[in-house]
Amino acid sequence: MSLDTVRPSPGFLEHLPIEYQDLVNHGQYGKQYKASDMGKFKELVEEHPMCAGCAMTLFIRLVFIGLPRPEHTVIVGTAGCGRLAISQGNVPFIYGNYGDTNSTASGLKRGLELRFPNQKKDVITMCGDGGLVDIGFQGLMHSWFRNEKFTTIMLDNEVYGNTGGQESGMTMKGKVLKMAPRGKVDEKMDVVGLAKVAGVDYIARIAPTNPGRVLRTVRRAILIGREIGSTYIQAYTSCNIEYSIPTPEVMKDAFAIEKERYGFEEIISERAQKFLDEVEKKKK
Ligand SMILES: Cc1ncc(C[n+]2csc(CCOP(=O)(O)OP(=O)(O)O)c2C)c(N)n1
Ligand code: SF4
Repeated sequence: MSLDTVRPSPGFLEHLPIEYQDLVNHGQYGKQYKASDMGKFKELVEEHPMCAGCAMTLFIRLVFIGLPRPEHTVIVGTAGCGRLAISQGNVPFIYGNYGDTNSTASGLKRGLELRFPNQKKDVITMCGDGGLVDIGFQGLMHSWFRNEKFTTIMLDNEVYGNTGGQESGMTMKGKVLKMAPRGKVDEKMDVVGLAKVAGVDYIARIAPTNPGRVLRTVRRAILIGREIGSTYIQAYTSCNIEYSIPTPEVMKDAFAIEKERYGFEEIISERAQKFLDEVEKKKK
């Protein structure tokens, strides 16, 4: 979990698999890339077993590129499609039990602060809408009310994709799914609104239509989560299988949903804004 642990001992590098050599020589550790650099460096997550063209995979790939310090990051996830790709990334991953991701992340961040007082570590929970706000609701809300310093990312595909199409709290009212044949009765949960009520320091709602914006949002959320308090990103990551979106139409769908009801929104607390201004001023 530091640059020292990813660098092989002298003389050993040439004996490692080519993928690992590429990761050390051309990877993201200790560097920051832009969206326009994609394809020119070795990414932290490349191969994965998710469905071809799944927008969630694109978003996860962008999150990994956006990590400000991957060598000092731990990701917590749980059952659901996303963990199939997240667990392939070259960042430590904890496969939390259902419902306890945000409790695990709370303890982990506090423990890391005690264990590494001179080196800040970034903790992120990244899971599906079902995992976070249905089954994980209690842990999620309490981590926010306690103002725990880590980032929560919801991969909102508005369905339980991994188990074949049950409705979630984030499914739109009236939506008919394979395992919700009569259509969803209730409204989509307003989790951005809940985050506001809980006093989350940085909240963003986003669709993966603008890679540069995703990277900037991820970095802002992680920096504020590292130093100030809880942060939350809610990302529209369509499920082309359960929503029957033909693979070539996935981005068209993302643009259409963004325009209709998933427009980019960023809500930043006063103290988080002050912190961001300082960080962004230093960078210039
Ligand atoms: C305790 C427990 N209950 C149920 C399951 C079955 N299960 C696996 S993935 C999943 C749904 C995940 O839905 P979501 O979090 O929305 O993620 P998605 O697959 O849509 O990305 C369920 C219910 C499980 N693995 N463990
Ligand atoms: S089932 Fe849906 S969310 Fe899961 S990998 Fe396939 S397209 Fe993506």
